[in-house]
Amino acid sequence: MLYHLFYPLHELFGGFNVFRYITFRSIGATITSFVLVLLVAPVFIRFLQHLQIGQVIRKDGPETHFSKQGVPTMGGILILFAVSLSTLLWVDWTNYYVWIVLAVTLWYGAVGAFDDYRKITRKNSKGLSGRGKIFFQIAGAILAGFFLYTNPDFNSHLSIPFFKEVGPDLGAGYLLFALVVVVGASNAVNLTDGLDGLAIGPTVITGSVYLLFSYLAGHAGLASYLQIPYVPGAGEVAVFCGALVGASLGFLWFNTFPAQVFMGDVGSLSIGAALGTVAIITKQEILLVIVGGVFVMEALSVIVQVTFFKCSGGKRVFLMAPFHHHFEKKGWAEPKVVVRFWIVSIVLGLAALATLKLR
Ligand code: 57M
Repeated sequence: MLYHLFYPLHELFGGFNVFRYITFRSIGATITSFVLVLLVAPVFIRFLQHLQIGQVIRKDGPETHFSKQGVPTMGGILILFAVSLSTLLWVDWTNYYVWIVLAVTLWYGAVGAFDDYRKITRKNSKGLSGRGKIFFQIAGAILAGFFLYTNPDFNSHLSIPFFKEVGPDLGAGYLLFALVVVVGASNAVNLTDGLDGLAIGPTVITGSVYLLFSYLAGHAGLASYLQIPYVPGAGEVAVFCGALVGASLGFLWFNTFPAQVFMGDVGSLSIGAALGTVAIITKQEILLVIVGGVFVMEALSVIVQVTFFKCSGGKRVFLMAPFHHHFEKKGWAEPKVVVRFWIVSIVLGLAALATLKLR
């Protein structure tokens, strides 16, 4: 909105030219959403407490979590509010990709909110049925994949990190691939969100890496120089990523140990879907496995644990899955597990950046 309001005035005053720059608007979006969350969160947390929107804790989990009973949840609403408002303020409204990523994010947010609401009203940790949840997730991902795939500027080639010459064309199979990326990312973030600050830290890092990749993918010269796919219009998605990073940093302020609020499924499902969609738009889908490695590791730990548990008649690979519970059970303090996972995420973020030159 600010772009449309102020950029046309650059002929009267040259200073307004800055609104043309994606870099300036991405920074603007980051700061705006960060400040928005910081300002609104205290009121919002009190409001959640007033409505008694508190977490119901599972009885079969680590004992250290029992004291978290009643911590306000559904803080993801605040993240979605800040991301949407800040994006709409700073982005070029005529950009196709931004509307798609915003729509997918809000769709998954709605699915998560419904799930959270049912858990709270029923006062147990079972929300929307697994099938119901996956149905709405798949529907959202198919719609997103369809709108991206039918865009004439979009191609169905894959970009493989470290191998610039390899770029298989998936054709219509790209739709199925996009579905796996978005639904997979959404559920992986959801599984990771089990300790204070654990999911939102890697979100900041993944969002920042994709902010850079969106900018580069949308810049013909830089994309060609770095030999990454050029996606006309993808640069504007950097503004969305900025808004996501800012809102996540703001949320971390309140979600860090000991958390004053949890994001709920409304936050975790939507953040994962947002990251998956950005990865598709920028044609850096495989890169998400590297930069979002913490999410991938958490999801894999669940797959391994559940498969082994079923096949072995009740034996376990980890003391408890997802992976973060394993370390808690080993006696690591919660902040130690979280900060160590952040460290891994930072290193993976750097590895993702290295793919820009090592190819
Ligand atoms: C939801 N939700 C957290 C909070 C957050 C298949 C199975 C492995 C699925 C998995 C599962 O249900 N995972 C998805 C994880 C919950 O957090 C809420 O949920 C939102 C995210 N969706 O925003 O609203 C709890 O996590 C803790 N938490 C924090 N700080 C935060 O900032 O401490 C969350 C955010 C909160 C709070 O305690 O209540 C969750 O963990 O439930 N299931 C599991 O994760 C369960 N694993 C399991 O059963 N493993 C088995 C195998 C054989 C399946 C095993 O290894 O033996 C564990 N979940 C819990 N306790 N809570 C089991 C133990």
